[in-house]
Amino acid sequence: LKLVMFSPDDTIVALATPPGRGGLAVVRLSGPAAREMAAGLIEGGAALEPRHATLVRVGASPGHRPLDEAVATLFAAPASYTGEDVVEFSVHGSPAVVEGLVSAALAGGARMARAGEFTMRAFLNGRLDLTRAEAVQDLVNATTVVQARTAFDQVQGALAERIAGIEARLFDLVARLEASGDFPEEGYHFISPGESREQVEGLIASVEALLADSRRGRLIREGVTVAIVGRPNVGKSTLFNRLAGVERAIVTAVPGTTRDLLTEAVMLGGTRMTLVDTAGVRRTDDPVEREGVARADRARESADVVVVLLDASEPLTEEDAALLESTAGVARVVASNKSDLPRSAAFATGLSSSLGGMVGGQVEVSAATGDGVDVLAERILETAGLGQTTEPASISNVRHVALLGRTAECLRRARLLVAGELGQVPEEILLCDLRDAGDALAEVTGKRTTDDLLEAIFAKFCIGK
Ligand SMILES: Nc1nc2c(ncn2[C@@H]2O[C@H](COP(=O)(O)OP(=O)(O)OP(=O)(O)O)[C@@H](O)[C@H]2O)c(=O)[nH]1
Ligand SMILES: [Mg+2]
Repeated sequence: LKLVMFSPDDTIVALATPPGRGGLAVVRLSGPAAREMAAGLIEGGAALEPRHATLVRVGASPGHRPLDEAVATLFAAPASYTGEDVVEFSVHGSPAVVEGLVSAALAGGARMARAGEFTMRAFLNGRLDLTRAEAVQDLVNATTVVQARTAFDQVQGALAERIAGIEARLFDLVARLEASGDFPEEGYHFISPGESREQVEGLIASVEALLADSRRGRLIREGVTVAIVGRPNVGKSTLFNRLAGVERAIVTAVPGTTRDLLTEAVMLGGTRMTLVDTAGVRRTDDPVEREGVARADRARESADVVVVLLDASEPLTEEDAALLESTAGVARVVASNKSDLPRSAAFATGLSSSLGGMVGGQVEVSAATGDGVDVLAERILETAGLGQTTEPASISNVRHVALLGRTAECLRRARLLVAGELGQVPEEILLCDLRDAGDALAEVTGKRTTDDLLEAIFAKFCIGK
């Protein structure tokens, strides 16, 4: 087992707070020898009492003078973050003190912790399931309050519990079906076909309820990508700058100003958004601009929300109409720009015929003055499905979403079998689908994992977490 190669018997040390200067820095030791090694770092070598903050002098390898005063706290196994003996030293946030203390710990036999190793040990020692361990990293990385809430609920085990509930019901169903299959000659059925059907339906409903929240959850966790598209000169770059709050993109009266994609991360309504400014869409022989238009098309395809920008001071053009048609099926907001200028009468009729009379949904803005931009931002959030962004989502990680999708698929196959829609089938086939569903669930929580998966997950952590 690869994981054992960086042995869990080692006692590991790392700085748990960000590197650099600060009020405090926390150096953490974890492992079977943590107490002993801590005693070696403390002047006088006094033993620590579990869960008591003790003022000590540290950094004193024998014969050397102490480096700093510290608050030392012992968390005794198994009631610690990692499930092992853990000692935390809060020292003054000086890189020199931290380096001295970590070096002294290494000299005392500790090993530098690898990225995510504290949390990986917590997982391997059964302190956290994989959803909770992954959420620790999401919490550390959160840049919005709702991201933090979503992650914290998962750290607390909200998702793990819901999955455990589904797993228990699935396990019970499988056990009863197996028992019925094992003793057929006794004519006794541990579960009726009607009940099996009901159970499978219930399981599908539970998994689908979790998945229903997944798009919102993913957008909360990863942010929303918003592409601003439109024909040249409608004011895309002006709007981009307005939303970003900086003069990032070049704005000129010359159509075809923007040639490449520009992106800017912004916070709108408590949500992280990646804004993308694109080249104005038109036919052109200029190879640079043509590439820009191709990139604009791709940005439009991969965006979570598309803002189709029009110029209300001019008649609607064929290019506008074509864009409105090609984006009709995607999550989009239609915005009519330059509301500060007199409105073109031909624009209104053109828009109305293009949208089939459904002009009510479009937003009027002036990127130049900022008028209506708030409404546009709200509409973008609603269109992303994030109208109520203060509510945390129960599921947000793509890995979990993919596995629950697989679980739902296996259960739906099982439903066809129990409903008898495929005729009389051996129980074994039904059991096979149900076991596959259970395997996918077990992968979410980490009951079933591979070393590669664990490596991939924990390698993304920072050192000291
Ligand atoms: N009056 C008025 N002018 C605007 C507004 N928004 C943009 N403009 C002007 O419209 C012209 C084009 O603006 P840009 O933001 O460069 O337009 P664009 O869509 O990015 O153009 P390309 O990059 O060429 O596709 C500039 O002269 C802007 O000052 C607006 O709301 N009102
Ligand atoms: Mg532009």
